[in-house]
Amino acid sequence: MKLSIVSGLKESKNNQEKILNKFSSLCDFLKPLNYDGIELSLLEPEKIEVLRLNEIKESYQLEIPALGTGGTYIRFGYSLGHHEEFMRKKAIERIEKYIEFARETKSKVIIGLIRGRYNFESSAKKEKLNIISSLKECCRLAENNDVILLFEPINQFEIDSYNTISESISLLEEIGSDHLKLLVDSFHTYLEEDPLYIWEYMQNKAHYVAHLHLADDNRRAPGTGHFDFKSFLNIFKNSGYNGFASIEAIMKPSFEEVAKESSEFLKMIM
Ligand code: LER
Ligand code: MN
Repeated sequence: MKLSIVSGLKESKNNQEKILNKFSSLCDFLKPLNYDGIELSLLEPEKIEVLRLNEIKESYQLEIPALGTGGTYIRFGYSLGHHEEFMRKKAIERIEKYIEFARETKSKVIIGLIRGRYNFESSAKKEKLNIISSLKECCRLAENNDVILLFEPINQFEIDSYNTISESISLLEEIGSDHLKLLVDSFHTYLEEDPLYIWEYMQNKAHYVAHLHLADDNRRAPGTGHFDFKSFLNIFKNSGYNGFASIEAIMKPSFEEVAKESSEFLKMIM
């Protein structure tokens, strides 16, 4: 299993040199800490000179395993379930930009918060149908560019749809695209799943999973709370999973300390 950590590049605010310098210094810091990659949480991927970014990434022999897309909903309000057609189409257009970028960086694209929250002017049923039809459109774009989409179950306090792993797997089966896989986040697993059944269930469904997010039950660095990371990671390890586990935690006291402590903790338990 490979290790990565989530970071942004502030590409909407910074000029090109600043963006690329930020990426270089991340690589420089993370490589000696045994990281294999950096997951990028982006807002406007098209603002980044992707060929230059690739050169840096390759010079460090690091990967960009996945691109986070949640900022599209948080900052612009565009979502896959949006009841206004204009806003829904905008979300799909934005996903296309991520897919084009991901094709160049050999990354996967996350479908998480971009599903959006249900709007009181609309109905849950309608927005869910919108999510499904938007996702089908995104799958076609992903297939045409040979990029994998990662569908992430997210806890009910952050989003209204597809909070659990089993609901999400049913959706994956309904859509039936070999370019649509599952992202399992330990924090959402802790909040949403029944601890009596989840371990065995995940073991049987591990073949759907193409990416992992790691945060402890307090959403801080793995090892600072009570989540059983050894059992969680062993499920995937024993099923032959050779993808990434990405640290996606509250970066306190600092990104540097979270990166360092997470890597040390995971090395100790694995
Ligand atoms: C949000 O809670 C989360 O886990 C992100 O990965 C969603 O894109
Ligand atoms: Mn996550």
